[in-house]
Amino acid sequence: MEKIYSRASGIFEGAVSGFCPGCMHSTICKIVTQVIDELNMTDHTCFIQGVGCCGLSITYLDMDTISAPHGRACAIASAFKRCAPETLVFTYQGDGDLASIGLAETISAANRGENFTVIFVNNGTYGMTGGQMAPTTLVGTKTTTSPYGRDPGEHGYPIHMCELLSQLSAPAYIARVTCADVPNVRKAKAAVKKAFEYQLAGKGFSFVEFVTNCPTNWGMSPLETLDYVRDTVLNEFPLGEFRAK
Ligand SMILES: Cc1ncc(C[n+]2csc(CCOP(=O)(O)OP(=O)(O)O)c2C)c(N)n1
Repeated sequence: MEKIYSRASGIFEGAVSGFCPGCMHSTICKIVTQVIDELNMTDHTCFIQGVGCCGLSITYLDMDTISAPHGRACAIASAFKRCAPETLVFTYQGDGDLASIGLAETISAANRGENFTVIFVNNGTYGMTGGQMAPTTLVGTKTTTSPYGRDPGEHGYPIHMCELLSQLSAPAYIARVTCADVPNVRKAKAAVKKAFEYQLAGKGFSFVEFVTNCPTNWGMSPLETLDYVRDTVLNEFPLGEFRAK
């Protein structure tokens, strides 16, 4: 019988799901490990794990790992990559981690053109801690810390990381993708591959933002979240390649 599918080598055998049903994290972990397999780099990869739901990736990803304190993943990745330039290094971070407490580390690493890859999982909320407002929460969205909806006068506007980083000269690759449907999963995988190839070619900082969902904290069914991502969230966070030099 012909084998048509197998688990990527970077996923633990018998890994038990820690992510909520319908969460795109599982798909992102799958994409990332498949790409690493295709590049034959599983034994030469180190991922820097951010906090929150991203931290659950440690139960899936069977490769060298460093757990970063909240927001510090890009600083750790910078140091590790400089010490081990032959290693494929990526951070795996949520929006609270990367765009709030870790904003300075993210921008500074990007501005220095550090040669690693950021996988940014933007679900518009602080997922693991109970659905608090994140820097990427849409205007008007009710969260546990904005019960009347995000109000720009009080809370500011959603932060657009790809657009922000595109203002810098150094970053080599910047893209925003989603896993809300199959064609986009394919495009997302191509973007991750390109980002890792840029890193392996020594081109510098690469950044792939995934616009994702959070069925648990959005209070929607998984299918409803996919419609919401496509119909609403992508209007605020348009997909595409912002930089590919
Ligand atoms: C210094 C510090 N402050 C607060 C926390 C608590 N904390 C853990 S996860 C998290 C939110 C993470 O949100 P996000 O990065 O969006 O990840 P998600 O859970 O949505 O994937 C917070 C505030 C912490 N771990 N460290």
